[in-house]
Amino acid sequence: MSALPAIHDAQFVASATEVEGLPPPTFAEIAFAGRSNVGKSSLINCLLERKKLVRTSSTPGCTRGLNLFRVEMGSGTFDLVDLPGYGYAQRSKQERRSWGGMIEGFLTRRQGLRAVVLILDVRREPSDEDRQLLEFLAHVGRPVLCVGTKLDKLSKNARAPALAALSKALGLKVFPFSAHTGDGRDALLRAILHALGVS
Ligand SMILES: Nc1nc2c(ncn2[C@@H]2O[C@H](COP(=O)(O)OP(=O)(O)OP(=O)(O)O)[C@@H](O)[C@H]2O)c(=O)[nH]1
Ligand SMILES: [Mg+2]
Repeated sequence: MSALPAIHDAQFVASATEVEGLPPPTFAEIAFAGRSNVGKSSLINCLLERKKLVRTSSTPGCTRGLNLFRVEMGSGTFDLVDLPGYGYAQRSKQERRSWGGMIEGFLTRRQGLRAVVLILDVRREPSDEDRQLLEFLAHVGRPVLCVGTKLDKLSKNARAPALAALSKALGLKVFPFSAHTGDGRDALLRAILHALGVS
């Protein structure tokens, strides 16, 4: 398999609380969604080989708005959007409603969005919210890449069965991943570049 192109630059571009607040789409885009604290922001840092580009925290609810990052890789440029997580119980009803509107607005209306990476904890069953998001993405016709992250938290023997169970529960292929060890990073990045049409 050919080597992955080098990442020349990765930068924060903008943050917004609604899709219309983001700069107009210029490059192909991919968004990262999943339960709060599942490891979305850590996964982006790992993919881009930047330790602190995106803020991460052990406290759920770290990412609040839609955060847009621009990446120059090989001869291509593309954008990544880190989405705030769902299922964060400490949030007020009002906050959860505005979260829903922000994410749905983004997923429905953002031109240039090529695919969504849905991040799940490899050790857990998909939640109702994970399933609702998958249904919503199918409804709006957005391609999805599913990732089972925190693989490092399982013993080597437990990994393949956990991935198979998650894949069966979703009825979809699941990419194994660990932001702590970098396992699965290259395969996921290749799939993302393919979905973006960047080579
Ligand atoms: N062991 C392990 N811990 C991880 C991994 N990825 C993330 N974490 C930890 O999980 C916690 C949450 O990570 P974040 O990347 O901030 O999660 P997030 O999904 O962006 O969270 P919100 O922005 O709150 O929705 C942090 O303590 C990370 O260090 C992983 O692959 N392995
Ligand atoms: Mg985050």
